[in-house]
Amino acid sequence: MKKVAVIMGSDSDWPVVKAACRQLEDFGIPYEAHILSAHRTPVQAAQFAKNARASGFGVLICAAGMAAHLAGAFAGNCTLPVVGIPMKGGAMDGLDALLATVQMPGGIPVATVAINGAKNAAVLAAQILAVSDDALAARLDAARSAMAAQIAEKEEKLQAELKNG
Ligand code: RP5
Repeated sequence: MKKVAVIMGSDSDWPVVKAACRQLEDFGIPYEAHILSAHRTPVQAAQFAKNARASGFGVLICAAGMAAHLAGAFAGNCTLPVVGIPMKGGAMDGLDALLATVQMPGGIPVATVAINGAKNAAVLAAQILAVSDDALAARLDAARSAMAAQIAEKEEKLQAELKNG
């Protein structure tokens, strides 16, 4: 199976970003996590992106806050799908990172999830890999069924509570 690269701009992003890694582990997807910055280590970040396909990666997840150019810089340096996670924080509390990540020019897309949306970034990466992996697609289906069962259980509890006053 292709690997997922989970890239973050700073170690300060890790407490949120690790939720993406946990989700990838739950799906049995191999991944690597790295700290690389579009601003502080631009050469290394570009090099990683340029080598990513040859290194066995299938999807890149890039998390960054504030002037969040990381996902865009990765997308500009390779043609693998890039999922961007705008990080909460800074003077604008993540709105700056959201716009910096999502507002890409034509031809260089970044599939942007919600502010701090690490879990969904991993689920989207899994869905991309599952296009050509039936076993992974089956694990995604199972996760959806489990989610639906949880909701059904909660609904049952709520109705019981309403009935019993
Ligand atoms: C971004 O700046 C990082 O992704 C992080 O979200 C933010 C702050 O970085 P630190 O100053 O905490 O290293 O590049």
